[in-house]
Amino acid sequence: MAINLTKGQRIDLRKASGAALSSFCVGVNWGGIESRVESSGFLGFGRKIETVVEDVDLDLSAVLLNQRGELYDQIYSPLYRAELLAKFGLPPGKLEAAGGALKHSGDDLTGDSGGDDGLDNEIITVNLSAVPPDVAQIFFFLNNCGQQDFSQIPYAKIRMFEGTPTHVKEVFASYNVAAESSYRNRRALIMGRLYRKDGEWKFAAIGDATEDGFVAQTVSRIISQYAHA
Ligand SMILES: [Ca+2]
Ligand SMILES: [Ca+2]
Repeated sequence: MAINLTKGQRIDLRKASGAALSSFCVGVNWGGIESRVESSGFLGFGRKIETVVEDVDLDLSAVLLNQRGELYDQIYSPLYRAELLAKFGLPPGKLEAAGGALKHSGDDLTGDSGGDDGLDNEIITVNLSAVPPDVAQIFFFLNNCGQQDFSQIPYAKIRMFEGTPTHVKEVFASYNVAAESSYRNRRALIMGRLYRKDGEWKFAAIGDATEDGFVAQTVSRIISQYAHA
């Protein structure tokens, strides 16, 4: 049975049998912006309609915080400019964190072209049982690297689920940031957090959209406003 969490809802990451979950994934499936352009040939001959696709570069990232709410580790695109990250006190991007307990599938720069393929363009997998004890919370968030806001993208579907990229077992929370009018003019989304309580992992849906134009702004926001909430 799928649970579709709304903002602020929290759940235990346990199976019906009582066993703790170990595989948690966050995936984002989105498409480029397609528009139909008419080109007219000489004297109207050779007139044709073409589909032009504008790339959309969404970036899925995560930060791992310790018990004091300080940055422990992070996953974000290695394509971000290191000197710009350094101005915010952040290290260069990478696709693994916490000794491989978290892995990112890689930075997709375009989105689907030719319609929704139903597959996640970027995905972060978490092996909960391998996350070091010093990690108290893991936040997942999305940034848009391009000039568009979320409402201009044809679809951008986020799923947070138990399972693997090829086998989705149970979806805990999902958002479609392209379709929801409250995400108009917004370019970043703080999606949810995993946190430890009494030695067990729990998940809370957040779903807060912001105007952050760069990943470092979202990281600072999480540490200053969400880490102790
Ligand atoms: Ca991307
Ligand atoms: Ca896709």
